[in-house]
Amino acid sequence: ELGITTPKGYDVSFHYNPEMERHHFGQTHPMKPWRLTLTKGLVTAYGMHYTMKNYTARAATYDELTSFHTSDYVDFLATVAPQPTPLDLDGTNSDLKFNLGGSDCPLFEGLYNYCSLSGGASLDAARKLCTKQSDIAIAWGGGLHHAKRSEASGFCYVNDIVIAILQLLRVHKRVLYIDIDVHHGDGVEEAFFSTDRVMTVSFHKYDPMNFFPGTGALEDNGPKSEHNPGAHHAINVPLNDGITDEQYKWLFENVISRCVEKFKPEAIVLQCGADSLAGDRLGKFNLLVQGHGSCVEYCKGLGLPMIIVGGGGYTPKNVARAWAYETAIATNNQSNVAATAEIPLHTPYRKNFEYDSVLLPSIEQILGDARQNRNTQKRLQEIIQHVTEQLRFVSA
Ligand code: TV7
Ligand code: CA
Ligand code: ZN
Repeated sequence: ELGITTPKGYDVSFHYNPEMERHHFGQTHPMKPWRLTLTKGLVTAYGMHYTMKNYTARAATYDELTSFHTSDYVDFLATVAPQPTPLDLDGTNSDLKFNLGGSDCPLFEGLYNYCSLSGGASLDAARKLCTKQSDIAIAWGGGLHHAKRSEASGFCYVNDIVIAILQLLRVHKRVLYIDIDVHHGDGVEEAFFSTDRVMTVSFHKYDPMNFFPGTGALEDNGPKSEHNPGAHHAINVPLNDGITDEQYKWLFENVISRCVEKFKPEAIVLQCGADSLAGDRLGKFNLLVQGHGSCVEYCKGLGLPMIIVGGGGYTPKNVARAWAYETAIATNNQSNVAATAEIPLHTPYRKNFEYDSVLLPSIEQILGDARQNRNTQKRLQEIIQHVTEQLRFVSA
């Protein structure tokens, strides 16, 4: 059996509801809520649940959902019936109301419940920060960054992140949102386009013609019109396939340290979409669990109250590895995890982990061969240069 390290310094809470993973987007749909079961099982197998406060997340209420979304949209979400998969496999059906019912955002049994549970988890996490009952609050069921005020988008129906940030703003003057999902965090960026109290920073693959959602160019830093106080407060880090741990960590720390220095946030929301890992079904980066986790480690080191949410992640075994490892970072259980190279024998669904059942597989174990890295050091330097210039316009 594993020894349990007593966490020092930080109060960590874990917001989870096993009901969430009972929902299904459809057989072939990449989003598998079941990855949350796998994550929770791994967290528990390592004994991390003893070193944090565990809360069963409740469903967000109608009023909480409409703190961001329109009532028209939430009413529709609450009443639409699941339908047989429409004949719209290329997603071009323009008759879709609120972009619901296409192949990306299908209508499925219990959809409203699923959305409310995701929202409730992130909102509970925000409340724990507001009351200072938690220093770090984790909600892996949240992180659905594409949802708009009145529209579903990219597997996201309710923007739990925006709802959680609105809650944080009641108590915190400035909130820094950081998004390491392989997709651009467009919904969160857009929601806070006109305020200087939220800075959004997204790292993502950018290839507007071929990769969803197509926004998030380096030069897009928020509308500069009409003396908008929110101008310069959207930071975008567009990347190409194959980025490595070393480059990503270097870029992340360079960008985030500069943002923190100028913006002086009072709280952080970190979206940890795991589709930026090597071997993801949709993403094509070369990040290992260690590289992805180093972002969590760096943010924790800033010593600010922090919410950690999930997001994308389409190879469930790798999602569970990353989120369990990141839970370990938050709770100071990293040494237990590092010392136990093999996934504990009593882990539920252990056979799903493959690669010799190690927690931290190498790039060779995951891919056979690393993908070609299409990010030059010169380009990364340009990114830092541009971000630095934008931040000249930003002050606390
Ligand atoms: C946060 N990529 C969400 C990321 C959302 C990405 C997309 C799919 C996809 C959907 C499927 C499916 C898929 C293998 C992958 C322009 C389209 C092209 C649907 C086939 N297989 C997050 C959204 C993105 C649905 N959407 O950031 C059912 O890939 O590129 C698109 C749009 C039109 C719709 N078609 C794809 O990670 C949670 N969708 C299989 C079945
Ligand atoms: Ca991102
Ligand atoms: Zn994603």
